[in-house]
Amino acid sequence: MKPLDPKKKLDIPALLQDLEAHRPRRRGWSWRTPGPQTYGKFEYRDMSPPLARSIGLPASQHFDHIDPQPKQVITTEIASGRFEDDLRRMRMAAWHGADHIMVIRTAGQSHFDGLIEGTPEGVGGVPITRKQLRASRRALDLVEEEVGRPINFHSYVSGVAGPEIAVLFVEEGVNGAHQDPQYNILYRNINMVRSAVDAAEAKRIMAYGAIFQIDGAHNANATAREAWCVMPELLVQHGINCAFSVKAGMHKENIGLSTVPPSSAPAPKIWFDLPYAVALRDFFDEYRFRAQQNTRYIESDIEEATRTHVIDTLISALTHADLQSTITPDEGRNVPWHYNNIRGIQTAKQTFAALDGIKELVTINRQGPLGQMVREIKERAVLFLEEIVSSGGYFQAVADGQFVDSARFPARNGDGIARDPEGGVAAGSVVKRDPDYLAPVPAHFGDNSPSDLLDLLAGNTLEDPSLLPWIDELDEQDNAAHRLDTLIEDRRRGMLKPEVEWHGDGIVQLSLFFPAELEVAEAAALEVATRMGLTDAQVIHKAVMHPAEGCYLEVKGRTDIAIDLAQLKIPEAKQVLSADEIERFVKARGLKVVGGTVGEDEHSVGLREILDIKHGGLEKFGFACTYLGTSVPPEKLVDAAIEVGAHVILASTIISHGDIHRINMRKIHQIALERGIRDKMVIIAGGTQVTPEMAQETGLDAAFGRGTRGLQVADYIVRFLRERETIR
Ligand code: Z97
Repeated sequence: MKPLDPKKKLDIPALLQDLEAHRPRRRGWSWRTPGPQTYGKFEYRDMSPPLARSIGLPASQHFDHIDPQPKQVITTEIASGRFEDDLRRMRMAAWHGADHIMVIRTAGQSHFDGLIEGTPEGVGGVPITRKQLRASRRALDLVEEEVGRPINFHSYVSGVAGPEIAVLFVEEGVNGAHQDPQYNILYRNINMVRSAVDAAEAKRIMAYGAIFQIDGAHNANATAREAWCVMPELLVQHGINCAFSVKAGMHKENIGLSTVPPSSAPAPKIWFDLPYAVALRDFFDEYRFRAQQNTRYIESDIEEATRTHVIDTLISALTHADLQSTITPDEGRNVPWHYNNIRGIQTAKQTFAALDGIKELVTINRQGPLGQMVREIKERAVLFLEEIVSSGGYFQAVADGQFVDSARFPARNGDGIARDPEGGVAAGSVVKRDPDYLAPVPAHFGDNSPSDLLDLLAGNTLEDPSLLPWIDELDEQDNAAHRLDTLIEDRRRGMLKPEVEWHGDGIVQLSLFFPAELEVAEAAALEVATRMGLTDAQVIHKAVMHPAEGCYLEVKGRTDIAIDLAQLKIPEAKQVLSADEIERFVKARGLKVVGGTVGEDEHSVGLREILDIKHGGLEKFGFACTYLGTSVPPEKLVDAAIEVGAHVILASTIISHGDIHRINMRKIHQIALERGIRDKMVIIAGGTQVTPEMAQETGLDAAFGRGTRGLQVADYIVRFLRERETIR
């Protein structure tokens, strides 16, 4: 396919075509290249090289538009239920700095006992199928070229079809995957023997494909009733999966620990999260760290999620993380909106840029209570492991409910997740391998013996992609091509609808405040949404500001309004010069401004805002400003301008009874003519009742109305004078 044109949308139908022949361009994971970097005027200690194309943080406009890229790989989770729709989100995310795209599997896919075909619409994620993987990886190949950095594509090797999925992932060039048998056992109730055997196979195959692995220990943090109490157990869970993975043949640099801070403010977070992070890194320093927010504490308040994310990322920066995962702040509302993915990525990017090199400035003090706490977590973890061993091993420990018990070990609450070694999904499905067992791919765990049988294989799909099976979508309705009909039709007809979940879904969000108690406010919010013509209105966030004074709510709903692009009137965008450009011009000429409110008019605020440096007035750009005050007679304004050798006169006029504003504007023009300086002076009027047209009517050069900022006036003056200079 042709390289992407940044000005054009992804051609999704084209991406879905001829997939049968498409092959991934590489296997394995890509890290960023860390090191000192110069971005604009700044030297960073530990960043990675810039992207070829990207969108910087909002404040980058004050810093020469730099977009420093942290050294950590940044993750975003994208899975709207329609994989074809997710491709657009992936591209947006990459432009903001994500290079690890996780695709959450649809609810229940763990329980499929084989691979699924087609591309049905997913619930809570997308069905992971060959077609979905291939199209996504193909889109990402184009996107990574566009942004100039490899993008890692990631999903999950879990459930009873784990080994088959691992093979599929290697075949399709998937770069990262969660794999942890403890996840299957504890959270998916898959039989523990089956899960362990599957994990051995899956890990072996992932090792062959150099797939980076993330474990599942963080799930205990997200599940336990008091997540900060299970810290010792988490070290044990990580240890079990790491040791298992190494034994199955994975390289340590491809094994990532999934860590989440166990607590959240209002708890005194740092006293739990920091010792935990340090203890983990002490024990597992040969492995990689994937840090993520703790989903348990993400409510529906986007601001709160963001604040937590910042503090969590501070812990990552103070300790270290190879990957920083960002959860969309929508986790608490179950609405995977693309612009919130971007917000999550921006939070990580901004925090890491802000904290670049923090460890040179701040040292973790192990002398005080921290050292004590770290040691205690480690000791409890060792005791936990010893107890597992003495009680008969891992399976017995799970049977005894030792995991995810919310008490602080060695105390027990008896609320752990207990599983029967003989029970669970696919119990009794493990059989002894036949002596002449012939695995379909040789890269599996154990011998393919007798080895001469290997010759019987006419090659295998991991080494010979031409053998890969290809089954296109079978369902005539529930398939990507069908779902794309609306997108194609909307684009063809030039119709535009707002969206958040899927292309043109018409979903909009309202922010409302009602001076009423919560129940009343909630009902009123839905009523307002309905009267605004929104359907399926739903309150997605509510917050009490005061029990009686009022509540803030966010409502989502669907609109039918579609904008016909052919009819849409787009106002011409007014370009303003950059602050630097204006300043250079002004300073080179020593430009002076004299201003005052004219006539019998005591208003002063508007003009002062235009002049004062505080809110970006003319002073900020280097103009020497003389402010004459209020009720200044027009003659005095012009004479003062002559006296100080001003280049610009600013006349403010708010009162408009009897057209006094126009009369005074005309007078100023006349007086300037009489004094013989009219063509040497830029004369500008401003006021709430003033309109740009009045300048021509009254003989002035320009007139500005309500809402004008200093930048607009400065821009006008510089353009005006620049033109006059070239004419002369
Ligand atoms: C994260 N926000 O990035 P299925 N294996 C492991 C897991 O942790 C998970 C699955 C499989 C999260 C992502 C939570 N993790 C979601 C070790 C899920 C998912 O959906 O049951 O097929 O597998 O960690």
